[in-house]
Amino acid sequence: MSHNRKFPSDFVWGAATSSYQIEGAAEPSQRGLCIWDEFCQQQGKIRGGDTGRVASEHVDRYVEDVQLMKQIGLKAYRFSVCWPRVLPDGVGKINATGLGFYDRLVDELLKNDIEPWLTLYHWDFPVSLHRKGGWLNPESSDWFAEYTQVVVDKLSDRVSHWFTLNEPQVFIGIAHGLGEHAPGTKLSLDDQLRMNHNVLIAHGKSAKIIRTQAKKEPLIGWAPVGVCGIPATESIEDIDAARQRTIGIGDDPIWSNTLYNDPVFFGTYPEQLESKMDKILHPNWRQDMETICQPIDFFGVNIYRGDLVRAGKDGKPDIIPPGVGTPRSDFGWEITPDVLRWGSQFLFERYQKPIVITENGMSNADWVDLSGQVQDPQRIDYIARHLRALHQAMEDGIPVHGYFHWSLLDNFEWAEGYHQRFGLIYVDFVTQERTLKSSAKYYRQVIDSCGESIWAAPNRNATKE
Ligand code: GCO
Repeated sequence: MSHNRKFPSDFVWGAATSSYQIEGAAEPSQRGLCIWDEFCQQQGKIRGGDTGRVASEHVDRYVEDVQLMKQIGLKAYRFSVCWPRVLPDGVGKINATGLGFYDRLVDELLKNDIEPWLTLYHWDFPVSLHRKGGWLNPESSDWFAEYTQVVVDKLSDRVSHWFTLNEPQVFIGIAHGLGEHAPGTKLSLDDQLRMNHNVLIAHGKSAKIIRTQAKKEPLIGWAPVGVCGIPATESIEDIDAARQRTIGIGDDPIWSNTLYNDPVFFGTYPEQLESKMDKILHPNWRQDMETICQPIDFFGVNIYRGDLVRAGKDGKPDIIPPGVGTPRSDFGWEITPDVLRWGSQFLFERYQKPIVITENGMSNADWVDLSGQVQDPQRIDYIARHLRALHQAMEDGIPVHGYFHWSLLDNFEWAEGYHQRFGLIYVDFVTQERTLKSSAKYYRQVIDSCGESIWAAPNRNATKE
């Protein structure tokens, strides 16, 4: 096989984090409470009783963390802003110190030639607004718009890459449906769909504010996650079954891609859901589509794993269960690199927007070894395999503009507490000492070679400086 093995020279090599998972500095003197602060206090909700109160102490250590990003050679860093750090009550009075933190972070990144990619909402919803009904309150989109305006006013002279929301599937489905994430409510499907409608309007209002108010020309995306199918063979039938798995509604609309992306990109709900929406939403809901469907510049795709799919009876997707001994991450998620190829392809085919992989990574049982290093050959192999698959998508003509590894740092993994390590950088949660894992050094080689090094056997020189 001949390989033109480089990625484009302007390909964006990045890593991602989110506010609640890394920041710490959660005292009332520092910021308003978010729903995760409260959820973590509830017995039995978080593995080991962990909380994000201290997390990776990023607010205090951001200068050191930016230096580590520089050592890895990152071109871009995706982070989120904690809403109640900026507006302790969610609306109204601004917390200048909290907003100032992001101001300093952005300056520090730019000083080090790292492009900030800012996500406005990665799940730390203000408690004060939660008391008023949270995303179920039809006013929630105005609250989010007000918050967006504050961040745009402060940072848009330097930030040009924006995401409105991260993974509505999770913060609606897992948080408000299954009740396993904050705030831990178990709403009916109808209420989750009503909530989603408000969330989509919030996205639209926020995107519009960024577009019209940003001081520097913005590039706007959002970052959902959804199920993705991988064809079992390259037969037309299997490919089509995998496509249906990715862009169909399936048994559970909350986990679909289309429930969220069709309104945002097309201004319509998937056909199968229209009559349901007529029943459960207000009579003029179609008029909201104008707000929801704002011009978007790129599609941020969070992809970790996919389902192997073949054409079943009547061409319906038939999911092939993972075989005995299938490789898995520490979390138990199957390692399925081809999902980056097919996920990018199916989502581009449907929405025709440049793809940016905004999250992809794995948790691993990492620790500091006797020589003071953190060896994580599984993660190195994961990165190489997933980037090879992504490169294939690009060779097939899919415009993929960037890749953000999840995550930069070991951090608070939601209901799993500190039990899942996703970082390129190891964090000792007792001393807060950071150690670059071998995968961070490997990723540096990948970035330096513009992707070419992924074609060599990945672990051979992985730990060389
Ligand atoms: C998500 C979130 C991240 C997670 C990561 C690993 O996808 O759930 O965006 O915050 O930490 O995905 O689970």
